[in-house]
Amino acid sequence: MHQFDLTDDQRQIQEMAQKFTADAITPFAAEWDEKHIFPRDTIRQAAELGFGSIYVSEESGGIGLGRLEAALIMEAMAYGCPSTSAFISIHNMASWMIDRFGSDELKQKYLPSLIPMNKIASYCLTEPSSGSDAAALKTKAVLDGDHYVVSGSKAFISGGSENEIYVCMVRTGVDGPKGISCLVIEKDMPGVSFGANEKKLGWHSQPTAQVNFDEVRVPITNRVGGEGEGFRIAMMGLDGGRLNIGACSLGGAQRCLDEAVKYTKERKQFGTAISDFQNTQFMLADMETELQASRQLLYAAAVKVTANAPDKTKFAAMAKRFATDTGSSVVDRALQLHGGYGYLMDYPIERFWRDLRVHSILEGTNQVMRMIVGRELIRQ
Ligand code: FAD
Ligand code: 2MC
Repeated sequence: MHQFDLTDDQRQIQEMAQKFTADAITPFAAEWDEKHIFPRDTIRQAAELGFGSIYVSEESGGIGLGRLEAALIMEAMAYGCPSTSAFISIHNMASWMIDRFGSDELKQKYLPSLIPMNKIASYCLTEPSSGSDAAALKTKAVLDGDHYVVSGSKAFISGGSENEIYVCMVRTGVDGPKGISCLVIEKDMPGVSFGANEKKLGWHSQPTAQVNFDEVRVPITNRVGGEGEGFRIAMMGLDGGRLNIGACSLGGAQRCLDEAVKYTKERKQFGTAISDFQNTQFMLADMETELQASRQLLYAAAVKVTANAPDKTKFAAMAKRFATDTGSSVVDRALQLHGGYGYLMDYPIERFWRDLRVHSILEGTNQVMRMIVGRELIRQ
């Protein structure tokens, strides 16, 4: 299926991730969703395959692959559970930020436990009063000797309260993007606390919580990159994160398309399989066409992010917008083709419908994605 001129190595990685998904994710995902189970052991098993450090460099102990390989892995795991796949993606994004921009000391301090996912990392940008306008964040970090003293709150943090490591964008200087720095904050540092686990429409296999900082003393050596570089680092992290979220939508939607093909061949109405109706075939044809088109764009964008191409941010934004909107639309049509049964938890479609819905909102809403693309077009 959908090979996009993959190399033999890329195909092997894809097959490994597909096999892992079939064995360790797909059979359990419905229960994780229904009972809100956070599958830490499965996540660690994924890390044993290198999936916790996909684009962390080999020198640092990661598997040092590119963004297309990451997309293939995320897409494959999302075929079983988009929520768990996306959770692992966020850890990859935060770990990469430490590897790419952190000092040797910082890398040695954190990466050995992050790579096997013995410790898991969250990415903390959003605040209660700044979501899309991320550069307006207010969490303050004031220098006091060789520590920053951090106070403020981060909202909607994936892994909040469960994860051990929080890669946080904080204000160390002037208003706007240039006054933002990136700090690694540990769960156990005095002054760190968490809000209640948010009750959500989907993404039930992972917690989401507010993270609060009350005069938390963070060593200056825990800064990722220079002072004032935090916003750029955060945005560069998201270039890759957005590809992965798009890939999670592709994987989830592919699963629902496959389920719809199977179901419509089995289900009979008016004396014939519903797949015999031209309406069904046309719907399936559109789903396949739109999914393939968004996959091609996403893979092309992933190659650009790996290559650090000048238009990589625009492509990552286009691919995230298109893949997540298309993914949700494909799942919605798969649900329709299942009739009333699609609405029941007896079939997996409704879970994918709920899980994919948030992909148009997080890691930058799809309106923000259009803003990034539109601004770039006008700038040219
Ligand atoms: P707002 O920014 O208030 O937007 C509300 C609406 O206004 C949206 O439709 C938006 O597109 C629109 N809008 C805003 N500005 C404009 C504009 N200029 N032009 C047009 N339309 C506009 N954040 C993290 O940092 N780390 C995480 O781990 C994390 N995990 C999340 C997990 C979940 C389940 C959810 C739901 C969110 C998570 N987020 C996380 C936060 C997420 O990134 C934000 O919700 C998102 O960026 C939108 O911000 P907001 O919710 O404040 O919405
Ligand atoms: N790579 C490198 N640098 C970047 C960049 C990128 N992708 N994007 C922006 N920058 C730089 C940019 O070049 C500028 O630097 P300079 O002034 O030196 O030229 C600086 O950062 C500020 O950029 P902008 O002027 O574009 O900043 P602005 O405030 O206008 O808006 C916007 C930026 C709207 C694109 C950004 O705030 C944004 O992405 N908002 C959405 C927030 C978001 O995605 N949140 C996701 C949270 S994580 C999550 O949801 C999870 C589930 C983990």
